Amino acid sequence: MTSSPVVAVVCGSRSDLPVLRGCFDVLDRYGIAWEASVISAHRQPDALGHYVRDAEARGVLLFVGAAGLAAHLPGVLASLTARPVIGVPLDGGALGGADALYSVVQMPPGVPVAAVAIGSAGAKNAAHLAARILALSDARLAAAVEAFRAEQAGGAELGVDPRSEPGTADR
Ligand code: RP5
Repeated sequence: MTSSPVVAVVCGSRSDLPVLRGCFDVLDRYGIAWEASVISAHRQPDALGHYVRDAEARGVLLFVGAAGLAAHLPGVLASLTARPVIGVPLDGGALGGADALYSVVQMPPGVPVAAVAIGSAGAKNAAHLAARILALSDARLAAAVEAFRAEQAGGAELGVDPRSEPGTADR
């Protein structure tokens, strides 16, 4: 039996899905049950409201909203739910994602969105942050977060010689 999703990832367009791959992979790595949907805050506002109410009723604890351009999706999600919302600004073109970053991060007081970095780094960090939030009340997940941190810390490289690195002379 598969467990019911506790994280709902919503993006504004099917074109956003490839950059979210890292988010899904990290959620899988932590063993977090998730679901993904494509619902535009601008194009399908009614559908977004219905989806959030249904997701909450099914047990979703945390939402990730990802969008590019005038990225209002995470903010609208935060207006529709009292559960934590993590916003991932995506690079939608001419402004390189700065437009989406400002849209996601500049929320008015009382409607919080936890904004992460633009693009794939942010997509991965949305999943890591979701894991840390859910770990506050989930001992298995807390252990998984600590295991990841320990693994990451093990990657330190002491005494490297930068002169022997490929491409060093060209920089
Ligand atoms: C945003 O507009 C979406 O999140 C996407 O990043 C961007 C472009 O959407 P499409 O025109 O590809 O559907 O709402």
